[in-house]
Amino acid sequence: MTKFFISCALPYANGPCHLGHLRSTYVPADIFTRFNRTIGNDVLLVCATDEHGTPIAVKADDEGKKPIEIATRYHRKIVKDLEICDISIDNFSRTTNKTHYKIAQNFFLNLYNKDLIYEKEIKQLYCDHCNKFLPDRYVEGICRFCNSPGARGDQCEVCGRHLGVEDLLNPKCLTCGKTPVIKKSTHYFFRLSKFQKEVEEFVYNNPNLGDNVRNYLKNWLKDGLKDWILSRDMDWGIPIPLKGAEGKIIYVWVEALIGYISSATEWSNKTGESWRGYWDDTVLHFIGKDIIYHHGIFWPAMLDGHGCKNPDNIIAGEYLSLEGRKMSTSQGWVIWVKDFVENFDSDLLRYYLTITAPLNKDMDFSWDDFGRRVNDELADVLGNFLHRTFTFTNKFFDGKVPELFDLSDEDRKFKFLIEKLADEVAYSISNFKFRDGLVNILKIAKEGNRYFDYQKPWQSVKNDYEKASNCLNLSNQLSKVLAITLKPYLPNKSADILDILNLEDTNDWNDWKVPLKTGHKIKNPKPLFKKIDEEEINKEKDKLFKLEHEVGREHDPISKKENNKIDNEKLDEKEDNMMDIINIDDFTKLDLRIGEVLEAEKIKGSDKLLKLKVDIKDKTLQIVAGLGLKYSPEQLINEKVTVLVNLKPAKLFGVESEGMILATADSAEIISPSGAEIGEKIM
Ligand code: B3M
Ligand code: ZN
Repeated sequence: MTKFFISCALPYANGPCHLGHLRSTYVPADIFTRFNRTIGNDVLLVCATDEHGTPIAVKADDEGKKPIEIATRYHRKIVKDLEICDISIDNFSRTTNKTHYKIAQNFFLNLYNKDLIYEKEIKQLYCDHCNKFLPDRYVEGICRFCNSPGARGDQCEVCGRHLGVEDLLNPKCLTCGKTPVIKKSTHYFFRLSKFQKEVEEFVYNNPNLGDNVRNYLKNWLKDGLKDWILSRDMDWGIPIPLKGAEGKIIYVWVEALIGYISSATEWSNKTGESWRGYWDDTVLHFIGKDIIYHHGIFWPAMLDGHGCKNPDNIIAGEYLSLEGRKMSTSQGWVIWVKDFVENFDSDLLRYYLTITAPLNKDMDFSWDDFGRRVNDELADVLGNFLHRTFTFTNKFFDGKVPELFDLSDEDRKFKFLIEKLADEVAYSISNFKFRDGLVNILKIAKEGNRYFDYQKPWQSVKNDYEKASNCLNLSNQLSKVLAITLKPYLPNKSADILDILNLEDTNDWNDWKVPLKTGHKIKNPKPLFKKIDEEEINKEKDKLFKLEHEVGREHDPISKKENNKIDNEKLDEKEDNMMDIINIDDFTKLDLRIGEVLEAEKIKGSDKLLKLKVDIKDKTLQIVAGLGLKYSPEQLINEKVTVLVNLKPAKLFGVESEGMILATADSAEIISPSGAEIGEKIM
């Protein structure tokens, strides 16, 4: 028996789960975990929400809330998202709980006492206006390397480089918009450079590591490891437990990794069982590919320094795109788990996210393809095989598994396939080839249909009873093996199949070997996989494209331009279809007013976007509008405009926008009712 310590990357508590989270990390980790539990291995699966860091602090500032309130809100949502998708986590913790603070601080102190952490004074950006240092996402500017605007204090998202204080040109405090100054501050550095050998050892001499992981890591190791800054000047985070370190916290990435151990410790405290036996045996981290660096370089070095065993493997899921385009939560180009499962069974999602591409390859989510796979594969192949087996058994054999007589060649071949299936799936899952296992299951179900067609039990039951009996016996046997092998993938559907087979929901993989006895009574089937009709899929597509229109339309012209995969035809088609008939209630939901532009300025990095201050009589709104190609800021000042004032606020290019200026779609002419009064409502 193996004991597995398995972790899923800790999701940031600054948003709910979307399909990308599930695909890269949670579904694969759960398949592996469920499978191993059924073969008798002992798995401890831990996770937590990652609740510190500047994204959450900035979001809290934006909303006028405390960071902990934001974190709690999303912690709850994430818990629900993972539960509804049946991710079988043993302990789901939070990095804001006390146990974690203590463990992270002790870890830090241990490294410090071993002289693996040292202090050094460095230059940092400081906002005189806000009276604070501006780490990471508190500051924005232009990347010195690739000239992209919107680069953050820690990293440029366009070229991916880490940015030092002097690499960020024209920096602006994200809170107040003022230009920060450079100030000195003492920080804590981890002697990562000392661990080059150890990390190389971890990367080169670990046969388990997948090629995608090893290749990334090799690339980074080439340049030689540099010491790593472990502290930040801010108050949202875990305080550095040293004298003289007041106002400094442990960098979120350092403690997030330790979060795996804290979550396990919390589990131990709750259950009275020790987690150490799991760690000493086999440690696996399931992550997304964007965080291979942290898990493959920082983490092994930290663990070495601490005197702790390294992980045995890191399984990194590659990216999920959406309808051929990179996902973007800020542009509304995203599908949230919660929205998905409102209309579709979570097992269908688990199926689609697994079958569409191997984990070590990027995959695209497309609604059409989702509908097609559910209909052609789950309904027509798997569902059809099970359904005809069960209905036929009920109709012609009184719902009892019929006898097995002498086997024909066809029977024998079929039986052979049935007997191979579980081992093949087990092999695939054990080797993280989740897709292969599922493909195999589908293949056999297809074979099942072929066999059924060939044996024609509906005829043979009349003139060759033994043939029909064999066919239905073996088909029921396969149904059972399918239910068991599907268990790690589609836990609910597996339970449904077992229920129709009138079997207890088993947790033992080896049960596949126990054949259904002749005469075993099964239940009346209910349809297992309903087809999805085109209309449902179109509705989802509409929702997605509409959202993207609302949130993303004017908002990020640059990334749109960049994205050569953008499907203009689809957008045009969508625009046409938007000729929906609405009723008057729909219209009156729009609060349209006359406003006057008080101030206008260009937004750095965008030709098209202007930041406007618009007076609507009872207040002034800040609006980001895509009018820059048509009007200069000066031209708009004192212009009357029509404003949608009750639009949900959104951030565009890092700038808050509280409404929308009405303008024509292509020529961007503003709708300017020059004779109307400021503040007047449009009916
Ligand atoms: N929260 C980043 C991410 O979600 C980070 C993972 C921490 S794992 C220790 O991609
Ligand atoms: Zn400021």
